[in-house]
Amino acid sequence: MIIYHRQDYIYLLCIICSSLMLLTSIINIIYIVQRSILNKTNQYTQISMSNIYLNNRTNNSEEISQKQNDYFEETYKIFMKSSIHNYFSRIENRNLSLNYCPPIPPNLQGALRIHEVPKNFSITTNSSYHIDVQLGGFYQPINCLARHKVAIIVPYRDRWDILTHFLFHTHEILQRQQLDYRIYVCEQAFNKTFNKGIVMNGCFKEILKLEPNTHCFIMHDVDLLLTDDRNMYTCPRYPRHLSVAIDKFHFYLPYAQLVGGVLAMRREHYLLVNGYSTNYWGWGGEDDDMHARIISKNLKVERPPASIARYKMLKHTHQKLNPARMNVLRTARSRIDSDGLNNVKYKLLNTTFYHLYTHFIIDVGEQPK
Ligand code: BGN
Repeated sequence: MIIYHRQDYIYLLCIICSSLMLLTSIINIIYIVQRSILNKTNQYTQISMSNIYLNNRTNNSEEISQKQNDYFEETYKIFMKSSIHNYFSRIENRNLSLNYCPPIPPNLQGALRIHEVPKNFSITTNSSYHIDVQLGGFYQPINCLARHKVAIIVPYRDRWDILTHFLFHTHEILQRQQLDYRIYVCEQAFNKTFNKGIVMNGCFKEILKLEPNTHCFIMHDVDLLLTDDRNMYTCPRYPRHLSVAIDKFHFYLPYAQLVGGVLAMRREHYLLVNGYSTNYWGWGGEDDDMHARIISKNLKVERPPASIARYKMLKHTHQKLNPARMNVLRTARSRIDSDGLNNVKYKLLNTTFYHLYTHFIIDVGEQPK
C-alpha cells in the first residue's frame, strides 16, 4: 500500500498552482495578440478608388490588367485583415451569448421618417454615423447570433447623392432587423449602355467568392428607401417581392407580375432560375424576365402586406429606355437555361472595401450590334 506523506501533497499542490499560472499566461498572450490585430485592422478604414476607373479611363486592357493585379493584391490584403476582424468579432459574439436572435427583432420601430443626410456625412470616409458597421458595409448583431446571412446587391451607376442617401438610411434599419448583412454596391464601369442583369449576375458570383455561406440575396434599386422596418430583409420559402407600395406609384402595385425594385431570393433559387437574363441593354424588362423565370421553375412570388412594404422613391434622372425590351421579353421562357448566370461575361475591374459598403466595379463588355 502506498503511503502519501504531507510533503507529497505540498508538491502536488505546487504543480497544480504552476500549471494554472502557465495556462493564465497563455490565455493572456492570446488576448493581447488578438487585441493588437483588431487595432491594426481598425486603422484600415478604406482604400482609395482605383486609378483604373477614376483617373485613367483607358481601354488598354494590358495596362488595366496590370493595374488591376497590383490593386487586387492591395485590396486582398486589406480584405484578409477585415476577415480576421470579423472572425474575432464573431467569436466575441458567441462568447456573449450562444442564443439565436429572437424570430421577431425586439427593437423594430414600424413606420419610419426619412431624414435628410447630414452635411458632414460621407460614404467614402470612415463614417461616424454607423459606428457598429464594419469595413465593407458588414454587420452582425452584438448580443445574439443572426438567423440570416444576407447580401444586399445594389446595381449602380452615376447617382452619387442617391447612393449616399440610400446608405445613410438603410444601414440603421438592417441593424434593427438583427441581420448578418453586407451591402454590395455593384457599379457598371465606363459609359456604356446599362445592363442590370450582367451587373447583378457578376455581383452574385463575386459575393459567393468573398462570403461563400451567404444564403439570402436582396436585389435592391438604389433609389428606393424603405419606410417601415417591419418589412424584413430575409429570404423565406419563395422569392419575395419587397417593394409592393412605392410612393411614386401611389402605394399601389402597378401589375401583379412586377418583381422590380426590391426582390429577395434564396441562393438556391437564384441558381435554379439561372440568375437574370443578360440580354436587356438599357432600362426595363429584365425584372419581368425574372418573373417568367421564377414561374417557369415552379416557384411563387410572395409579397409582404402593402401596409408595411412601403418605400419612398428618390428623384433621379432616368436611364436610357431599351427599345428592344418587348421583343426580348417574348422569348423569356425559351432562354432560361442558356442565358444568365451560366454564360454571363464580365470583368471585375476593382474591389474596394469602404466603411459602409463593398464596392465592385464591373465591366459588362460591349452591347452586341
Ligand atoms: C415596367 C417595366 C419594368 C419596370 C416596371 C416599373 C418593361 C417591359 C415591357 C413591358 N417593364 O413597364 O422593367 O420595373 O415597369 O417601373 O418595360
